[in-house]
Amino acid sequence: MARILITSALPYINGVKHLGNLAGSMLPADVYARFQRLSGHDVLYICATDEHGTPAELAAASEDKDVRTYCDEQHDIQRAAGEGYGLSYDYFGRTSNTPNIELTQHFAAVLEEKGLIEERVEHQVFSIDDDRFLPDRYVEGTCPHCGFERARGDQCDNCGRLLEPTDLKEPYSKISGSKNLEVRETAHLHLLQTKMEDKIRAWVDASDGWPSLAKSIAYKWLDEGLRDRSITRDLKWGVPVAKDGTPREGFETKVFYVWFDAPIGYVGATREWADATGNDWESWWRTDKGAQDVTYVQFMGKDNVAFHTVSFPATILGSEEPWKTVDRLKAFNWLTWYGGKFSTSEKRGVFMDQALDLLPGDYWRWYLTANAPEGSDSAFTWEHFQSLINTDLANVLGNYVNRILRFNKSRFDGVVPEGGEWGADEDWLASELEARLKDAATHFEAMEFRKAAGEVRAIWALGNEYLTRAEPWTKFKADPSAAAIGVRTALNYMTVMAKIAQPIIPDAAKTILDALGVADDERTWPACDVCEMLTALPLGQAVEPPEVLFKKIEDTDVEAWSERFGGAE
Ligand code: B3M
Ligand code: ZN
Repeated sequence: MARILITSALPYINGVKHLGNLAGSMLPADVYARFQRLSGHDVLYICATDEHGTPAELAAASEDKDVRTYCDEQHDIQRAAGEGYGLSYDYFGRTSNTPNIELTQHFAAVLEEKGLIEERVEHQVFSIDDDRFLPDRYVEGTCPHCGFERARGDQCDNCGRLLEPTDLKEPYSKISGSKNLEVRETAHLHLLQTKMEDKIRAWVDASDGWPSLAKSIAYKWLDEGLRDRSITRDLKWGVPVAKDGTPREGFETKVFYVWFDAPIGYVGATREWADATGNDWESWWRTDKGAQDVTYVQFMGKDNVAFHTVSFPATILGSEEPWKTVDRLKAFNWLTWYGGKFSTSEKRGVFMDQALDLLPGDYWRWYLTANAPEGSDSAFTWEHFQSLINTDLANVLGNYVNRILRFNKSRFDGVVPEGGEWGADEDWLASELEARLKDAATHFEAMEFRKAAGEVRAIWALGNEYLTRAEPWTKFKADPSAAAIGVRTALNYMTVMAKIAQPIIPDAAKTILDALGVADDERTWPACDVCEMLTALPLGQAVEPPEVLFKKIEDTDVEAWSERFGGAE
């Protein structure tokens, strides 16, 4: 049994996330966690809300709320949204909670002891009307290169050039629009990444569990040459720049940069889990206390890869303390909305809470896994969503379950029937299933989610092919026992169809396994002898047709949802 630590990128606190966030980190992490639990491994799946930074401050201000109150509310909303999709975190923590604050301050102190932190005076834009320093992204103005009038202080979206806020012409505050700005000196702590370049490169070189997308992004940053980076900000909300509770002189009104504390939040949330459950968190994170045997797997969108393969490791490796670093990293491209970006303001796209108002979590889980943005961006369209749901879930899976259990109810009194002999059709099914089960497990293990969903669907389709061969409804009249072997085998096959569906559509899988009377401790990933799988249900056991598993999506639904959330227009 392996010990597998799983984290998915921590969703920002401000606002319920759209389906793209779900598809590109939390959902695949959950599918993988479920698969590994079913395979008998000791899995710890940790996530949390990423609560610091300017977005949280501004979002709270826009609702005229204290930031802590705003974050309290939003954390609960995001937790509920995750539960609606069956995201089976072992803990859903908060980066604003004490464990993360203590750990962030610990790492900063240790890095300074190692000579990897230096105070430097910077020149930052101060907004007099907003009475605050403006982070680069909150200064806008005219790009000096291309004249684009809404260039940001860190980059011009029009010509792509990297900028400094002081480069902008006619700069203004993105918060208030005020042009009453001035450049002020302000001291910040800098993490001397330039001193760690070789160590980080050696670590990336040695990391062989990463897919190419993750590795290429890490090398891009390393090849461009690491820069020392500021890890503190002139903000009120965040991890205080303090040591053992004592604010650092001159930094009493500053906090750590959100991307310095957020990845440490993975450890912080694990400590929260340990505090809440009485477990030991260090055996998951300290390689001197058991974590050397842990496989650590991270899930995230591609824009987060650099932070996870360069910046966060700089913190961990720089501390020279025995912390666990990532072993496997799954990075995703983007889920687009009809090829474009999701946008609340432009009413483009469905957000996690809204989607659950339309359909239960399994519908979305299936579609976002089968259409996962892995090797390239993938587009969400209502038309494609309708097609996959109606074909894969309503027809291939749902129809099979429904017609076999109803036929068995009407012809064999709703129990697993006796009679009939195992024959060529059953041999065929067993040999086909054996090969496909191995492939399905390989894809899940390799975190290739589109392929895994494709193999699950193929195994469902194989069941339908068997029914065409065994045709129990045709045989019943002339030879009920010939029908009985077909129905009995189909019922046993249904247990396999449901067991392998558990990582992706857990609710529907449970409904099917409940209908078949499969005991909880048998609901593992099917790994025994295939013929045993196809004869495991006790003769005479009652099996009950469930309600319709998946209702079809009608064209009228697509029209209504396109109208409400944007669509093919
Ligand atoms: N909060 C998610 C994002 O960039 C960011 C991830 C943090 S993981 C430590 O959308
Ligand atoms: Zn430009």
